Amino acid sequence: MRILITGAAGFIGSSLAKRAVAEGHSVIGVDNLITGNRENLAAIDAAIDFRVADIRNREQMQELCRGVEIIFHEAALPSVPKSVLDPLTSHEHNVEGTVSVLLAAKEQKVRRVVYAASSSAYGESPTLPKHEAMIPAPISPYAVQKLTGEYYMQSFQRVYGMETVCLRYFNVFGPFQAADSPYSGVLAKFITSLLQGEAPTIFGDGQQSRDFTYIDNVVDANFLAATAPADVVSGKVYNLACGERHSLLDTFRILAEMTGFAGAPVFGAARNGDILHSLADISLIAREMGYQPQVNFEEGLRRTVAWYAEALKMQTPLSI
Ligand code: UD2
Repeated sequence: MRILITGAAGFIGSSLAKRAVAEGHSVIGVDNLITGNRENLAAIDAAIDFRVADIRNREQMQELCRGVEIIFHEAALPSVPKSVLDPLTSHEHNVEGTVSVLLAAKEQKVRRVVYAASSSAYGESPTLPKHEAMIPAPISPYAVQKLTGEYYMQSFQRVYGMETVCLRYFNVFGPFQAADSPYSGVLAKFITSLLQGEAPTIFGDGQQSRDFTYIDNVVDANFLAATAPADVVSGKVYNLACGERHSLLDTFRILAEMTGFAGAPVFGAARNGDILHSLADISLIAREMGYQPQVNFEEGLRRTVAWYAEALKMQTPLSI
């Protein structure tokens, strides 16, 4: 297949690109390098057609979509707190960028777009686990933007007949995740602090919990979503997670043991727009795509700790 990956130099995009290359697909990657890092693609440099471009550039997107069968649309300005600080900029990337990708895909007759949606769409509703039939209740601008992207996917499916699949990612972690920005994912921050003998900061009391999902599971699900029969998956939204939740306090304890850190965490103020608990019902994606998480939380943590330990030893830049 000819596959276009937006956000190809980011954590999730580059992981998808590596799998796509390994499976022998023809891969085009696009990234504006605002949060992505070209070095994430070093291992497949010769095998991927990589372009530095912004997905909002309609002309460039049209050109990149030519002859493409599948798009994995991962490009976004992630981060809840970043969107709280500057909602307009994240709107431009996350919503306008998504519409631009869809328009180019439509004009070039791309068969299917698989979209990186977010568990943040569920917001504060107390029901656990979260299932796809629940009414979304986004809190942060980021959550609103990611949900708007889902609605655009469904609209393009309904009105233009394009195949679209939305995967609601639940807190993805793993090798190559950026670690050195204040907006980095919590596990990347915790692991790199602990490996350097520094106490990580827990925002709030640490009782909040997440359905942390190891990157390989996310890659598996994207390929299932790309190949599943259209009459089953097109126009739909699926949770993509492990179906288990872990509190930050428990996660800190496990990681402290894995890294040999003997100290205590630092506690800071709870984050504005933060969600308390997040847990997915993954029965729909299991039933309709045959998805099962292959790497559980603890094994994922072990692999991630090992990767950051090596990266820190080699002084690999972690601003990914
Ligand atoms: C949201 C989405 C996730 C994804 C992500 C993209 C939810 C439940 N999840 O992740 O699916 O779209 O956005 O950015 O909405 N924290 C600390 N210390 C730190 C950093 C974070 O305690 O140094 C806490 C933070 O307050 C939160 C938890 O860790 O309670 C996870 O934070 P995060 O930024 O890793 O991800 P989150 O849940 O906002």
